[in-house]
Amino acid sequence: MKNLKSNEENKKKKNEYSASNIQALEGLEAVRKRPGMYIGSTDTKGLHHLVWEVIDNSIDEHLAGHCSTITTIIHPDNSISVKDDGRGIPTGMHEKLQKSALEVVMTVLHAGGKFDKDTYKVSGGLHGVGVSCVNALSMDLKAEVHREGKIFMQEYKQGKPVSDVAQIGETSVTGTTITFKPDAEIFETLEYKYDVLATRIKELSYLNSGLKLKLIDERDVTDGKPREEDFFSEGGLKEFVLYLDESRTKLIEHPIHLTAKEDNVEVEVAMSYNTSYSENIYSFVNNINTREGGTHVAGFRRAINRVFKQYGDEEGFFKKLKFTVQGEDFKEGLTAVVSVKVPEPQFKGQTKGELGNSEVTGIVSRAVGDAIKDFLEENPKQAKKIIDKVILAATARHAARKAREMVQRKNVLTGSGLPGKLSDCSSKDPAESEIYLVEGDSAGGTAKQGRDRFFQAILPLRGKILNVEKAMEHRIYDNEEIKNMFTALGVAIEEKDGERVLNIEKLRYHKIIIMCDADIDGSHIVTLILTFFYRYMKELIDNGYIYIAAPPLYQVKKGKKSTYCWSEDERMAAIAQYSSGEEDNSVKTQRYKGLGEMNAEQLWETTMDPAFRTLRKVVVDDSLESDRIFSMLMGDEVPPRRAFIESHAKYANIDV
Ligand code: 0RA
Repeated sequence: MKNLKSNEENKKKKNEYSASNIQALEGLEAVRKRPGMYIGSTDTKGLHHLVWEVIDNSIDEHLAGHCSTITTIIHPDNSISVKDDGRGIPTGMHEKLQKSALEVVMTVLHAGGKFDKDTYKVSGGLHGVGVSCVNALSMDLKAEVHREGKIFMQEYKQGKPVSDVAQIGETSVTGTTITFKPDAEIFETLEYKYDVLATRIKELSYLNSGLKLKLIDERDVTDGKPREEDFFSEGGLKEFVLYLDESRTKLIEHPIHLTAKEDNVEVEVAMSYNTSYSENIYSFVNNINTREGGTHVAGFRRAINRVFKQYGDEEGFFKKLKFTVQGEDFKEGLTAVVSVKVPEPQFKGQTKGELGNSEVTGIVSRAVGDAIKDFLEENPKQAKKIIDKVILAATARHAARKAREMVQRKNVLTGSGLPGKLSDCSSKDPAESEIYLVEGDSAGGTAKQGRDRFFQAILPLRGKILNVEKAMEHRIYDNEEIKNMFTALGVAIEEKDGERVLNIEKLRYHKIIIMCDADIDGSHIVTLILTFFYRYMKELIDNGYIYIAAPPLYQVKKGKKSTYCWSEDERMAAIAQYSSGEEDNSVKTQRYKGLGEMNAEQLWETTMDPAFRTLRKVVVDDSLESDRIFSMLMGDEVPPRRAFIESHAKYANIDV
């Protein structure tokens, strides 16, 4: 799954810093000394951040009304070009600094927008550190500007100009092309991922309707042509919502779509209802995803709750209910994108992913409220469908609460409250305790013999667990495996202000390790378990407690010597190492299809011993993509799932 990134355990960040050792550093040296402070990290995320930074500058040109096409090229050596057809970075003399303005933009921190006070600079913001940071962190960078009929160029190494700005030709167009190669001294990895770039660029095309974005990958050439994709959205957020809900069944015909502007704050919202049980609200401020929401999302929610409640009451739809309808009930099956453009955004929260500007709440709430009111008045049939779903959600919420209470009360009644199938560890310290969720009773038995019982607990899960994507909440408590997971982990779902939250105060293990066979069925079970965690225990993923075990695929043997292998490359290397001549028949490969083919000692050595095993930590890189993929893999609609599987099928070559 491409959005679940593999991480080695305990991987230390290369550039850590703390408040105590921050010194005042001037200029781009500061960026090279503490890159994390400017671009977040120096791993693959930071590497991609460089591209966002450069594209953001071109998008500002678009927002200022001067740029219609932005082309991003991944070159064969993993250098990147971003080309736009904007006005071009000014190249005239900067009076105070006695340097070309281009050189100032490229080499002075935060110089980017200062020439142009009239421009309404809205892109960037969250990081928005400017193209000079990209320059500082690049081995080589070249800026080429087409402006006033001339082509100007300047090159840099690690942020320092290698020559003055030079005129290298004439031109009839305008625009800027920045080409950079990230510095290997700074970044832990230099490889750009096509899918990561494509996903964000696609998102940018929805957020900036009318802007043409191109992505070209020169590393991937077929019939002499590099891979190329064009992203363009005429309908903006309306199309974004349709894309997000591609795998779901629609409840209303077309998304509700609105734009508004008040006090220099621009609001664009699109929303739709589908027949699923999950809510997906994505929010953006100045094109940047605000993962933790903020005042704009608060305004959106306020409008939804107020207007639907009022409509349901006035039309008498809620009269016969024995309980009141709450905010939570309006969220089921709702998919929405809330995008605001704010001139001076204030970001809050740990990761600065939450909008703080309080004036935005009322602006969004009024705009959305008016649009929903209009929709309900003009579309009574569709309005009824939404209200029916709200009533169903309220009823289900009551059923779920009862079912939950039953499960939780029963735990208290049965003494320890732990499931009979759990082989617990003796340590009671969650920080050092691990639980293996093991596919099948027999592999569970082997794991139980192989484990270190001091800190490793084993919970066998029988067969395929329930697909929670297709079940209402109260149904999941009928499922034995799911009940066992709740009680073994010691967590409980509670309601706070009508919102479902997971109480993890009594979580019994800080490593929850999913261990399944290395075959198609095993992957399916991993996906089912991850779907459950993603929809009902996301807090455990967000805290970094969920891992996937990696059992070996092969053992290569010669006589008494043997090597475990996790890939075809490793297998070939092991065979080469053991072989004496051309064809050495005494070298044998055993393919491990299931955990059951290993004995307890082998399972410990390869997959459970902390000194040797590899665990893949489950992290959510891109919540939009993750949600789309879970709903596609586990939901109702078949065609998008088939298309996804056809383009991502990898097992075909492993299981020959
Ligand atoms: C400063 C002022 C002006 C444009 C730009 C910067 C500019 C920067 C970038 C970065 C990538 N593409 C860009 N395009 C433009 C305005 C210049 C004017 O008034 O003509």
